[in-house]
Amino acid sequence: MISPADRARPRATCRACGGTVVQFLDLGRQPLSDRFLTEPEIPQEYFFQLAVGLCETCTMVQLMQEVPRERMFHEDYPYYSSGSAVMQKHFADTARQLLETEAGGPDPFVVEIGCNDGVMLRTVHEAGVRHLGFEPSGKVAEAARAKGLRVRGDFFEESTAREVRASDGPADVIFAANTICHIPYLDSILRGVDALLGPDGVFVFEDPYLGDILAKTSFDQIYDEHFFLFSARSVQALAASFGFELVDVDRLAVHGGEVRYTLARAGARRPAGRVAALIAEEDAGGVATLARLDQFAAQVGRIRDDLRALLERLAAEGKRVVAYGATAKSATVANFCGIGPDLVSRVYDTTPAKQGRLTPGTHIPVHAADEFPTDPPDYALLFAWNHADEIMAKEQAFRQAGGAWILYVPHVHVRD
Ligand code: DWN
Ligand code: SAH
Ligand code: ZN
Repeated sequence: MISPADRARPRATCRACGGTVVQFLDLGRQPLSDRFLTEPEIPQEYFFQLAVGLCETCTMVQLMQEVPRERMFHEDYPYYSSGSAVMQKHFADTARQLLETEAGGPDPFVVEIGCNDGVMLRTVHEAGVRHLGFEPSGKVAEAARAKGLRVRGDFFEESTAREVRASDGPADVIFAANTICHIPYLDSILRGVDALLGPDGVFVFEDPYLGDILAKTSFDQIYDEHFFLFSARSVQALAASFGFELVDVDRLAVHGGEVRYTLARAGARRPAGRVAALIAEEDAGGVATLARLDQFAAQVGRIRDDLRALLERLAAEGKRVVAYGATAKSATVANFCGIGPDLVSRVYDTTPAKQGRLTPGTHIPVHAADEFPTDPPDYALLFAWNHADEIMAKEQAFRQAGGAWILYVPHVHVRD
């Protein structure tokens, strides 16, 4: 039964199936998460309404409003995937595994959608395997080419996929990490995969997992670039409507919890038992129900209140508080919670393209991470919480000198 409250919820059209998406969380007016500004750019800053909903038909969780792709992915896109040693190892291992299981034929061909600086494809290249990366963001694509990789500077979609099929022949593997969830035009992507993939090929993609986001209340995984929050059930439905089948799911610890989905042509491979097992787990936890998502939204509100209260108290006590990791995710947290330079004086980050600029929306100055040990604060808010082990290991001196980390996943707490 639809309650009066449900009837009042804003609605949108599902980008996966055309059904009705019902809103469950509004994170307010938000900037482009990866647009780090210079002072004169502030007056022209772009904002959009960041709200998220559930499709009543296919259960796909998605944004209510789409940001045009060229505003996000362009010449100066500042995220370089190789900036984390843990992620470098993750993708080297991923490439080796794909080559071992899927590239056994005479002249295998591996395509990556969103290859960024080549963090995954470099291992494919080193193995002497034919490859092509699609990467529309200019400077990161250039970084991949500098590693000797073959990169096409276009968005992957049906038309560009057809061109590659005509020039290079069928792909054995089409891989994507943290990219398919960025793409509202999934119909074009799946038709492109259909055109390019060989008859026994696989489409493998890994993205933040809705189950983990709910379990950890990691609402910062919701931002302009993350249009979809996938679950096994919603991906299974998506695959089926384009002639594919979800044949495997693999839970990954990276980026706070992801799932690697393997799609094959319908009937080509027998689905692994863990597909049905994960869907059963999702059903038992109510992952795709408005009741569970409303509960998540309430927890998000509590995190905002707790985080603001803590930062305001520390400011009142005269403590020096900084942040660590100018992540795209942190745009959501900072803007939703109203965290500006009054509460967090600066953000440290290793990315040269972000340094010397201001964070989106809240305009906190970004400083080089090398400066962090030379000017230790009392508290550091860990915006890159998904890289906690890597960062805390290299910044051990901070805690030894009496500093403490502030974390907000899965709830607000201090680690000293
Ligand atoms: O999905 C996406 C993921 C893969 O990357 C993209 N939409 C955008 C981006 O999201 P993010 O910025 O939230 O990702 P990360 O990997 O959490 O960003 C880490 C940030 O922290 C980078 O700016 C680099 C920085 N960093 C650092 O300063 N010291 C990272 C590490 C590991 C460090 O030791
Ligand atoms: N695979 C990398 C990069 C993730 S960031 C990693 O896991 O770290 C997402 C990347 O997808 C960006 O580099 C962006 O430019 C790219 N991208 C966005 N839309 C795309 C599309 N339609 N085709 C190919 N790449 C795309
Ligand atoms: Zn749908």
